[in-house]
Amino acid sequence: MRRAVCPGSFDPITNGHLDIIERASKLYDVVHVAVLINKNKQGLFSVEERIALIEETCAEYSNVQVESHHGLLVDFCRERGIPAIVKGLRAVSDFDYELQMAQMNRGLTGVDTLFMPTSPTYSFLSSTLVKEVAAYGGDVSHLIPPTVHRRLVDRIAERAA
Ligand code: COD
Repeated sequence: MRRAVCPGSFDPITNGHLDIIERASKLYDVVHVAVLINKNKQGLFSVEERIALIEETCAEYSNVQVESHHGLLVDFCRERGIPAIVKGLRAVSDFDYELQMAQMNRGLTGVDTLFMPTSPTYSFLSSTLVKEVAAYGGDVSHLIPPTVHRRLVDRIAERAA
């Protein structure tokens, strides 16, 4: 079985994430989507909510499994026998940090990282920008799955109340 992991914060999942997960699901037998927990970073959505949104969005991909993990990504991979990390690369600005993480992870346990060029439509897209634009009333409906958009609009309204 060829396994890979698509890791991230996914706060929330965007069409850019989804594009990478979908393409990875065609290349690997099992794709683990790992929501990494960062206790120092308060998210807009809880980890449980992020997992539910990813599961709903990825329901059509039968070989995609969604889990959370607290700690090092390499430990997530080691515990499950996953030899490959799949990351999307948006721009040259992503490359420096992604290369550092890839080399660190390979040095720690030998796990390799494979980079997929983002689809040009999503090369500017990040969860952070989506949240910021939506918080000021901008239309982000074309950048995130419909179910995520509904939850995002509701959450922003709850926070503003
Ligand atoms: N197009 C294509 N790919 C995209 C896009 C887009 N528009 N947006 C995001 N992606 C891909 C990228 O590959 C990105 O890395 C990934 O999705 C996740 O993105 P985010 O924004 O949800 O998550 P990040 O960047 O905050 O995730 C960083 C990790 C959680 C993966 C990283 O910090 C990590 O591995 N943490 C675990 C602790 C650890 O092991 N630390 C040591 C690292 S060496």
